[in-house]
This record gives sequence, C-alpha cells and structure tokens, in this order.
Amino acid sequence: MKRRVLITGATSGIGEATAWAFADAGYDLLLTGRRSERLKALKSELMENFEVSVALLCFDVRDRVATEAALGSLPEECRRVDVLVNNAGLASGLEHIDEGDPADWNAMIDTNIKGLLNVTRIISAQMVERGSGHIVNLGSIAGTQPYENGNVYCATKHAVHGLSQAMRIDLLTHGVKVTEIRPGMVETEFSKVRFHGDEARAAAVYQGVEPLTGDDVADAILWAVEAPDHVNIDEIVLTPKAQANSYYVNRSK
Ligand code: NDP
Ligand code: 8X3
Repeated sequence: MKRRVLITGATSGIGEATAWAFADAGYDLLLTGRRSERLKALKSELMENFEVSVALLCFDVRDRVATEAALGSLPEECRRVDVLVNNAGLASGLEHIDEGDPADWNAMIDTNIKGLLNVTRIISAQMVERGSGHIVNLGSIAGTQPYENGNVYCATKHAVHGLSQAMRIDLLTHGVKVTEIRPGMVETEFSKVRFHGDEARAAAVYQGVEPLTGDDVADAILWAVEAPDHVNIDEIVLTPKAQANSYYVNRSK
C-alpha cells in the first residue's frame, strides 16, 4: 500500500516543493492551504507527472472548527495519514517589540503555534490509534536564535522547537516519530508575506546571497521520513553556505 503524506501550506514555497518531492518518491498526497486555485493547479501538474493520488483540502489552519471539519470530511480511503508535514506558517512584520502590530502577532501565533496544534491534535490521535506515523514540524534557526525585530516570529518558532521535543516524548510509546526541520534563509514567498507584499524589501533579504530553495528543504524532509523505521531523525538544521546562523550572513555573491 502506498504511504500518504499530509502537507499543510502546499500552495507555495517549501510545502509545494515537498509535495513534488513526495510525489516523485511515490507517496499519495493530501495537500492543504487557503488558496484553492493554487491547490487545484498543483494537483493537475502532479497528476500529469506522477502516478499518485492527490486529495485537496482548502482551509485556514487558524480555524479549529474548519480544520476539524475539513479533515473529518475526507473519504475513508484518504483518511489514513502516514506522514504529517506541519509546514503552514508565516512571519508578519519585522519591528522592535514596542512598535509591533498586534494583528501581525496574532497571525503568527495563531498560525505557527495554534494552527500546527489544530492539525496535530486530529492526525496524532489517528496515528496513536494505529500505532504508527511520522510528524515533521517546520521550525527554524529562529527557534533557538532570536534576532533583532524578529521577536514574535522567533517566539513562535521557539514554541515549535519546544513542542517538537514534547511531542516526541508523548508519542514515544505509540510508535509515532517526530522530526523538526530547522532551516535558515529559504527563498520562497516568506519575505513577501513578512513585508506585506513589498517585493523590493523581500528581494533585499536575499541580496548577495545564494539562499536555500524549497527543494533543498524538501529533500531534507524526505530524507528524514525515508530513514529506516527504527531510526528517528530528531532535527535537521540547514542553512545556505553563506549563512552561519541568524546573525552572520556573507553577502559577497
Ligand atoms: P511561503 O509563504 O512560501 O509558504 C507558506 C505556506 O503556508 C503557504 O502555502 C500558505 O498557504 C500556508 N499558510 C500560511 N498561513 C496559513 C493558514 N492560516 N492556513 C493554512 N495555510 C497557511 O513560506 P515558506 O514556504 O518559506 O514557509 C513554510 C514554513 O517554513 C513556515 O512554517 C516558515 O515559518 C518555515 N520556514 C521558512 C523559512 C524561510 O526562510 N522561508 C526558514 C525557516 C522556516 P495559503 O496562503 O494558500 O494558505
Ligand atoms: C525563517 C528564517 O532567519 O528569517 O524562519 O527567521 S529567518
């Protein structure tokens, strides 16, 4: 039987690249996001290229009721999730704490922490009942290295770091593996979203640097998931060659 991966936030960036990587590896896919047109377009492209089944669920992970309804609406044959990739997330704004916009803070806390929990609550229960499964959380180097102006985004990724370790403990005796993927700079729509659509400001983030791509991160996720059953990859930290950590970037390119 083919294994099925549920990827949240598959409409762009790392999530979309992960959908391609897992389809190429022969997994059936359950893809989510809020932009339904993008989900539909991705499904047709994947089905043109691979012999896999692709199911789509369009919902906002911040909405617990909508999340439960969407995941509960799946037909029986699509309900088994072997791998959950908790990828949906965002940064919103980049200001000192005294100047931050509480609307941005809510968006990040509600998506990156509560959204991850909304999905995990449902899927982890199924995995526990079955006695197998693998949950992959998208953390960040920001989850251990807070940087100036990153305050609330970094706090949400600290939460993902803590939750990943806690989940690994709680799920230990249930045969469910937990991996945290912690990238540095990846060029996706991340900075465009962080700067509320300001393309020039987003482009400046990657100036003089060759950043990671969504495919680089997808490769790491797939590698962790494809490890032998008795092996748990606890976390992977990956940065561009030009980035030492959150504070040191070599912009000489
Ligand atoms: P993108 O902006 O390209 O992708 C974000 C994805 O999350 C989109 O598919 C978006 O879908 C989805 N999403 C956002 N909010 C919601 C929501 N409320 N409900 C459902 N889906 C949502 O960014 P990345 O691919 O870079 O980010 C993916 C993850 O990787 C995030 O968790 C991010 O924090 C993390 N990360 C990113 C890094 C980077 O430098 N880019 C580095 C380290 C970690 P839609 O808008 O259609 O809902
Ligand atoms: C995204 C990478 O360094 O902008 O998590 O926080 S960073």
